[in-house]
Amino acid sequence: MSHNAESTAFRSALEVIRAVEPRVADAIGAELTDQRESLKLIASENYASPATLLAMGNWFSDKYAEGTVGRRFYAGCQNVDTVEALAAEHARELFGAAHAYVQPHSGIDANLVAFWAVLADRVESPALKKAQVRQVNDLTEADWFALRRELGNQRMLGMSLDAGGHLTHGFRPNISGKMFDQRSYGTDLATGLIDYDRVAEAAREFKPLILVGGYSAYPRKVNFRILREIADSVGATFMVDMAHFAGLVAGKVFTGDFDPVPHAHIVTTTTHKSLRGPRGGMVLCQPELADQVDRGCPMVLGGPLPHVMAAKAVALAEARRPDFADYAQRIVDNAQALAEGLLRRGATLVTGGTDNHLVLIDVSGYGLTGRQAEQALLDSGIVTNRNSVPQDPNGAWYTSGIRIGTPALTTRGLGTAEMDQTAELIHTVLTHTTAGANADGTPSKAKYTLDADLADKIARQATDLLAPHPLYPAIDLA
Ligand code: DSN
Repeated sequence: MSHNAESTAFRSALEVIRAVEPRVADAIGAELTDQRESLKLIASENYASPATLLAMGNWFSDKYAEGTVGRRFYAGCQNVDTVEALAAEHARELFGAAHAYVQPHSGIDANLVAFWAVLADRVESPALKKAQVRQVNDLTEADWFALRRELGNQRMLGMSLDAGGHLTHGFRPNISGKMFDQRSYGTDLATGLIDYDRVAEAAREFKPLILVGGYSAYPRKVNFRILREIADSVGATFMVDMAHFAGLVAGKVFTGDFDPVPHAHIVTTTTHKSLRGPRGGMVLCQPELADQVDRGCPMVLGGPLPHVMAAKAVALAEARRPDFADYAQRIVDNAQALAEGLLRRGATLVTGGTDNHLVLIDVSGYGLTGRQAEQALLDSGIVTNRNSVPQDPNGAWYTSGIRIGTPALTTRGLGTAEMDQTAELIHTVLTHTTAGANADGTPSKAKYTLDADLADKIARQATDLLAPHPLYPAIDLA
């Protein structure tokens, strides 16, 4: 395939869009420019391949296909069947899973499908049946309470949000915190690491229906064999949300005890993070849960997104190629080089380093909140996101942390030497940023000062760092 084909495809698409609403075409073009020019360190983002992107922009988007492969509630789904079956086959082969369900539109959808599959598998109750036929969002707090009481054990034990867990693992404002009577396990305050003995103790006391493993801001690998043993010891179903590190599992960086698929009853993921596919979700499970998982639609989902399933099939095929394992290893090498570069310059990192794709900087060491640090870095052309650190005194909005990740820059081809330079840029911005004050003189958690010339200089250095590694080099929209 020639480079020309990619340029032609995207140029033609924009020409067609421009004829209808030029402002959308302009925004799409501007987004490419912005992504090309900024140092993207958001741990949950990546750059999907042109083939993956193109698989989404077509008439598959027009098709309804509720049901499963070969058993649809609409006629004419033979081509949707083809792409859904292909995506599921690639997912099973890639992860060594018994069953794959590729319809979820996002990570939260995948988690909801998994929760309801476990509940439906464990419980036959009139209240559950009632919930199944109602819009889940219509249920009131009182409905949830009554449902939980009727169902009996509906307890979930997951990692707390400030220790690095995800909001769908039982955070109160999320629906998972309403469906389940939730308790969380944190990390050891001294080391920042999961203390498996304390997880086992919490499981013994709480006796959860579901033990959830997985994270969105924990910079270390997790021993899923031990978590499965804990789940078994209390009769819990073991679920892992591998959204962040699916690419590291696919690329065989995480194997044995650190690969969730052989250990968990059910595994969920998104497809667009380290896995580098289209924006979407997926559920993998053991055979006994397959029927319930396949009822994700109509239980949780409406019509699947056939164009996204087509793109999932493309991206999963890419992840089965040998070079994906090399990519996955380079993600971790880069994250470790970034962590070492920051540590050498005096930064404080949660857990003191990383085993995976992400690094969590405790920016209180720089006298800043996460929000101040995030904005100062953005002024300097470095895109990150603020994140809580364990027991964060600044809460989930201002935070005390900056989460950075390497999947995107690794896709562009940056290596460990450039990660050290990136650490220098980050450290320079953070040491030259000063926390501001409110009008009444009290310390502000949002205001900050950073010399504009310095920010511009760093942004130019960031662009220089990226220059040898153009994003989508074959695509020229000019
Ligand atoms: N928003 C994703 C992340 O950044 O980790 C998870 O939902």
